[in-house]
Amino acid sequence: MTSTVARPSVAPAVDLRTTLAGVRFPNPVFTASGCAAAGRELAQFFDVAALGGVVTKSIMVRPRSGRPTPRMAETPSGMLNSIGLQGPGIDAFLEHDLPWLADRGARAVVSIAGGSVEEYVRLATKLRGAPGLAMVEVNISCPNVEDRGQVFAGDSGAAAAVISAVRRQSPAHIPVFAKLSPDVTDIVAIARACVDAGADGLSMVNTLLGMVIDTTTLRPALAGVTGGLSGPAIRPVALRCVWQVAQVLPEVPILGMGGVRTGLDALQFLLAGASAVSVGTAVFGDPRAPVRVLAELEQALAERGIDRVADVIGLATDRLPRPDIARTEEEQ
Ligand code: RRO
Repeated sequence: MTSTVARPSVAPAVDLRTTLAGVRFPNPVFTASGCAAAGRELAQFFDVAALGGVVTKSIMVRPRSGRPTPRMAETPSGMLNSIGLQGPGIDAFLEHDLPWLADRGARAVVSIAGGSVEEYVRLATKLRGAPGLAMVEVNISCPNVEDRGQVFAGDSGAAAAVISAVRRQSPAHIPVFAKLSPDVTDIVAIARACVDAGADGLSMVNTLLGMVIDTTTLRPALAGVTGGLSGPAIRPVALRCVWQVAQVLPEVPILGMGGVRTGLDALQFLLAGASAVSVGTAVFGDPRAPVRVLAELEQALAERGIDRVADVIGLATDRLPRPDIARTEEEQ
């Protein structure tokens, strides 16, 4: 937390540390992939090392200019994006972006995206031994790709093929997380396939495929026609996905995301079974959102008499006994 974060009225003393697949993080609030490139944009607002981790925009093998504009549209309590994997490519990323994060002491969660298993393998190979790399998030769920067949997270077999290849190529001490799409009939089946293929954890969820039509031009608002829906509008869907998977796979660490805007939103994800949360779309309206969410979460836990973040993870699932701290004051 930086000194400019509003001080809470009750001084919290909460142990915020969390662990994802054996990797320790000082707190459970991360950035979300795609909302702040490699973190540089946010450094003018807060110290990126103050967060649990910085999740970078999905990087591909080659530089890519992305989809034509317009590529963003506002929606009720959310936004639609059609960026199309714009980025500098892995070589420039490794030369400029990852060292920048490492120099600042940030824990980098590098998101990778490819159009084929071979591309993911090349990315994982290039990341071996990269400085400051804490985890790899394998984006198999970008909605803005040329054809739906490239949304590997839509099919258990395709998802497993990518994850097992990346896992094989990555050092044992670097967790490999699979980023899942909510746009599936049975997210538990996809989650299980990824875990069986070697995923050390799951990031849930990517954006939902959506569309806006401009009633003045009478045409789709996005040049790419469809886009990924994010923001508070998707929070109940994202939360449901996390909870469903945590119910069935309680031992699998989850990085939860989807419309987290406040500390209480983050708390919901932890209660649903996430060990950490990513704050994404909220940074467009409030670039300090991740550190504010962290301060609010700490305050919310202190107010509930909870000493450790670790004690709330999965409390709202049926797998864990509910301790006294989960009861309301009236009940006690
Ligand atoms: O770049 C994008 O258009 C994009 C990606 Br990679 C993603 O994973 N999710 C999203 O909503 N947009």
